[in-house]
Amino acid sequence: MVDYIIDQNLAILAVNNPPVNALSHHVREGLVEGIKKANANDQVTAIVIIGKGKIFCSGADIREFSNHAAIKDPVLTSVGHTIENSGKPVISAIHGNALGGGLEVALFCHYRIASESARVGFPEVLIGILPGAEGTVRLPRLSGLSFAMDMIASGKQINAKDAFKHGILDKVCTGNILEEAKDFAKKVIGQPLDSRRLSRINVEDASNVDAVFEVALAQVKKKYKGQIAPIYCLKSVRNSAKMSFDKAAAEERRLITELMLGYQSIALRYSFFAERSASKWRLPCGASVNNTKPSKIESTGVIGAGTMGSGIAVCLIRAGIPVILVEKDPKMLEKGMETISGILDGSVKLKRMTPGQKAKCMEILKGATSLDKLSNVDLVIEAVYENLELKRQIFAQLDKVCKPSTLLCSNTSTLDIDKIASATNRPDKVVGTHFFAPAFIMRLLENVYGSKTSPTTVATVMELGRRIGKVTVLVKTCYGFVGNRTHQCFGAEASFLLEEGCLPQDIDQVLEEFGMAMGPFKVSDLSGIDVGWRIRQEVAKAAGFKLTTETRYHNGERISTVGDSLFEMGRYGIKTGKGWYKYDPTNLRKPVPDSDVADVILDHCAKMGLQRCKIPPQEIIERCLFAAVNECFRVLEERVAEKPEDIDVIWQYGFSFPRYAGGPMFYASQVGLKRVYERVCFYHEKFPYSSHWIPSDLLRKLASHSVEIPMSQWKEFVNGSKL
Ligand code: 3H9
Repeated sequence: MVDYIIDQNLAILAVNNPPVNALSHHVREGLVEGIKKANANDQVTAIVIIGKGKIFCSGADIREFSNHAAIKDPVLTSVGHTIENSGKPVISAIHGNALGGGLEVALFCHYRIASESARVGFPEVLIGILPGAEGTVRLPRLSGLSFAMDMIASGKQINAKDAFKHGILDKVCTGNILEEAKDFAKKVIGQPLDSRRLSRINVEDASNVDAVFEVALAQVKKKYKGQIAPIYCLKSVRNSAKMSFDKAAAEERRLITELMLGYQSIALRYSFFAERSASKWRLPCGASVNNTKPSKIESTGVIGAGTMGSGIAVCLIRAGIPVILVEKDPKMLEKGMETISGILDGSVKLKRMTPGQKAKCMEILKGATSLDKLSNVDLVIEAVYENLELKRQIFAQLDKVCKPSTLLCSNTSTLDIDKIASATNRPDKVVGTHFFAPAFIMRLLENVYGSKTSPTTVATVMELGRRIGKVTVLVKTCYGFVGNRTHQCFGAEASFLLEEGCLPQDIDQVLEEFGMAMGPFKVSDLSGIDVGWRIRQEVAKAAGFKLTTETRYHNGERISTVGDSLFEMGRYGIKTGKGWYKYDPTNLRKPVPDSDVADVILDHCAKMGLQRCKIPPQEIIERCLFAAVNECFRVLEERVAEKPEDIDVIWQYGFSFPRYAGGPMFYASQVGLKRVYERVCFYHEKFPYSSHWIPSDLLRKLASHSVEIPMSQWKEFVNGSKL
């Protein structure tokens, strides 16, 4: 796992652990052996550590952390001490990335050089830990305290030029990294090593440490609300200036152990792998990412120049994929094109794009007012409003207009893909591509297959998602798919809580303290109360009944119409300056609780004869989350989602479920399925008119086991296969 190569008077240690050169046990062993062998060889005058393949090193092997106590010797710190104590100079030659433990290896070396395109960073905080192989103690000795605190607590990666500027690198190379390392080594042979050993030098700005810490702490508490690891990162960097090197390093070890065993890190590590597992899709027929090739997509059409259509077009052109944007009304089309240009201007302003890149994007965007213009494109995404008949008409027309190989995608958020596909003669090429608003910002893409969607079509839209930078999850068609179907239960319970004693701000506050980026009522104000109203009206119309603010039940199901009263008052949310909250036009980001809304809710309750009482925070969490969890188990049971990780990824990226709580499925696994099941049964008895409380069969089966069944085995209980 570490190749040992003698090249003239140099020993080259090449880490060879594909795909990302993680520092697994054998790599650590190989590094120690390599350094010892090189030091014992009189012919060797210097040692170079390099990575094979596309990257220097991605850091510790995260998979080993699940059994932290069993991590085998040599641990990374003792590898590092062997490197630092080498009597011959050790140079790390970085290309690609040096991350986490990979950067720590470099900091144990006496010199560090990197390719221009290399990036370095300490992403440990993103998995809820800190750089625990002396990274927090060594970095400040090179970069100073303030920079080290920011880099370690944020987990951000920096480019080679910046790393050089902050003293982390000794040289930025433009040529072949190995050749440059060899030249560099020759120049440093014979130079004294003590001043190059970071454990022997002091933190220069140590006297400022308390002031620097206080500023950084205030920023971190605001930016990473609720997260423990960023604060521990700062404390550990502070120790580097307040304690001896050895004492600070020992304290760092204590802090990383505490973090690693904590709930947040376990959840964040789970989230790291869950996100990667989402792209490994599989259909019940056995087709999968491993055996199905996607079709080539070189041109696309987007239908509808409204908010969703424009946002989707931005995603495509940003990835260099040409788009024909179709909108019947020329004025609407012009407005859509302006919206797209405006979004890209925003990116230029934020320096995420150069003006030249924006111009290139606009060059591959064309507008059209007729579907005929889509005759030759490879893929079309329809993004008109949520109306089955309208979508079916468009798909029937597309089927006639487009070449036979064109894939037809619907950006529906709820509707049955099979019903849309049956309007065409190519149901195998029809698929749902559910973007979340705003499409150019939200990273989630929920791809939805119908009963006739072909594996090639699935492979193509999954690959398209990857190309446009989305976290892409595959699900089976049903009303609302995974995201909206499970989230609806969460939203419904939040509305019922309003009828039983809460105000919007009470519920938002509890759920934000739990970790959601925004409570459901702030989200509703952002997305528009009118949008929810329209969807409820559509559903009611389709079911043939009239929904009014007086409606309490439909088909034996409890319904809450408080939001509809706000709609009727013209309170649509941020767009009208008033919704569940009121907004100062000069500060639309700050929702202010509104006594008028409290009056609307109290009137509603009085009119309906609903008794109000104080509801404890624990009940708010249970009602919203366990209702969703129960539905998530149904979704798994019906194989709408293939694995629990897919559901959690959808909640993290679609509904801002905190990564450090893992997602509803992971959360349920940590609470314990027995407890979740008991509470679901309790609420089912208390609220018999909400079918989302009918306990899922799968949840019942799993909860009936005397020992907790690990998440990785839940799937095996679907359809009773394990009972
Ligand atoms: C650490 O270093 C702690 C120390 O400070 C102290 C210790 C005492 N371990 O992302 P990709 C897998 S903590 C194990 O798709 P990319 C990944 O799961 C570590 N596995 O590729 C995937 O597997 P699969 C700090 C890892 O090119 C495959 O590699 N470091 C690790 O888009 C390809 O990954 C980090 O947190 C790992 N460290 O991106 C870095 N890294 O094929 C985390 C990756 O089975 N890694 N895998 O799905 C990354 O940020 C990205 O993976 C990287 C490559 C940028 C490296």
